[in-house]
Amino acid sequence: MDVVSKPITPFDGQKPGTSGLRKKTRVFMEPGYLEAFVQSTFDAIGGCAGKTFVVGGDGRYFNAEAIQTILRMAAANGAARCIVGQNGLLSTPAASNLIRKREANGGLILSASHNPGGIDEDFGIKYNIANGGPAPESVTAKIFENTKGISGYKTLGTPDIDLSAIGETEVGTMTVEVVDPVTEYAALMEELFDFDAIRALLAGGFSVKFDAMHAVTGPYATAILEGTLGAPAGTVLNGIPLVDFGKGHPDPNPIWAKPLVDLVMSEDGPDFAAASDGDGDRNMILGKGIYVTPSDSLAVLAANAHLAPGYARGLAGVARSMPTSRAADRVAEKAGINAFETPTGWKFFGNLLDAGKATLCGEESAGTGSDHVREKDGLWAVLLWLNVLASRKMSVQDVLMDHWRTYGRDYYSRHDYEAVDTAVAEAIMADLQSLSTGTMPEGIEKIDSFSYTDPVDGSVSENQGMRVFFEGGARAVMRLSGTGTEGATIRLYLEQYTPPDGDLTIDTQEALAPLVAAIDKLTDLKTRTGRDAPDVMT
Ligand code: VG1
Ligand code: CO
Repeated sequence: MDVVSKPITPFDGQKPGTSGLRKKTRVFMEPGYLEAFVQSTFDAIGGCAGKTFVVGGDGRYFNAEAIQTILRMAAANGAARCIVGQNGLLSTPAASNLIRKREANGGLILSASHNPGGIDEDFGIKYNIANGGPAPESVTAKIFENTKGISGYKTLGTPDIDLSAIGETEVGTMTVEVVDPVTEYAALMEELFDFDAIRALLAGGFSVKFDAMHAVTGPYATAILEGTLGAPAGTVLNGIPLVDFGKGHPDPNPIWAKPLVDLVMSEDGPDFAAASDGDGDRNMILGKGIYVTPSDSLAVLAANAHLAPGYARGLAGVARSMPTSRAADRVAEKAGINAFETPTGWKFFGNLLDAGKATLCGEESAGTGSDHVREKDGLWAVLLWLNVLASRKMSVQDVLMDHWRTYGRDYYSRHDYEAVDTAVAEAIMADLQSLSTGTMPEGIEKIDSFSYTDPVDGSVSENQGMRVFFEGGARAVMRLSGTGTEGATIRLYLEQYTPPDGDLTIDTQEALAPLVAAIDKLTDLKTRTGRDAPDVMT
């Protein structure tokens, strides 16, 4: 085997964000760009010698080429084995599961998640560690350091490897094992949920639609929902993964999955509908005539998870990212279990899950998951909801109403201002930061910058978003996105609590309008960004 060492000069800006390195696809296609990041990653983990990695992605444009590059580099760097999804496909949760099941040393996941795909859209890569979860900041910081001083990478001069057939091939001294992307994941789901109960629910005429948004969950949802669980053909919409996701944003929210939302809001819509994102780790839950906010979904699942066999033992705790509403905390408090508040990004949940401190985790950005893997998991959330509905024999709307009548309702919405001039966005954040000291403006109790100390390893993550606490309990959070590829995205998260005996059926945007006005007064957001409305409201 001839290992080739190629010289290279560093690229600027290879700093992993909330979830790996995300850039325009054409940037990743620049000669040496991907190689520089991958070699920096291998060097950051002490090399590849004798190691096993899981490699796969969401099938977007450049996925197939990038996987070939990574396999050649892993072999040249001395890896023993790479386990790859057939045709290079693996959803993020399925990759996490494979890393754990096969006791791999880590994994490389190729995805820009909910961002659109195509030569003029986005691409991404992230490294996951042996627990199956995203590399923690200590590792991503090392990778970034390496990218600044990299001078070369190792590869092989071998031709492309055929990833279309299941089985093993040798590449130099490394074995490439091509596996079915769905099998192991589907088996895990069957362990966790009462498939008989869900099957009976579906057989009884309860109708479901799942929108895979032309992304990676198509094959998983088709096999599990239409295959094992017997839902009628056509339950899964847009089920064939396309390199450009049919030119849409594979982002399961009311804006980008509007056709599905329109369907459940219509007279003859299904009883339950859901969608997932590009790499299969996000979920949107809908019931006939109703959208469940991700924050409420986490709270409802926390209150009902024990109805599924995999969680019958009860939960050790619930963790949520800071901008996620406090609805889950109310469930934890009543149940007398741990509640954690972490910075945005799944990597912060890993330690809590590993230490057995939390069982369920969630983010307002449509991410929900548990200790079954170390990533958020879109289809898992869908199946848990179906298990709960099968067990409680109630509609989504009734489950939600019952939840609010018990715990109260946290009216919640996120407003995104996308592709804002970076300097403007940073100035807005800086001004909010300076308001945090000194006398508070009228109606505001406290403004602070969120900082997190990991209760397991003591690591500290600062500047994780500005929080504004209003008198009377409302909260607004503002932070800049760490996954965008164009300018800055300002995320404004708004929440207002109403107790069980209050008005639980106000329109969300109406309920939050006073809060929006108060934040605009505080930050002058609309004038400074030059926008009269957010680009996305979830
Ligand atoms: C966004 C979400 C965050 C999520 C991250 C990755 O990050 O807010 O909650 O963990 O995307 O999700 P940011 O920094 O843009 O706000 V995914 O589905 O891209 O893996
Ligand atoms: Co995703």
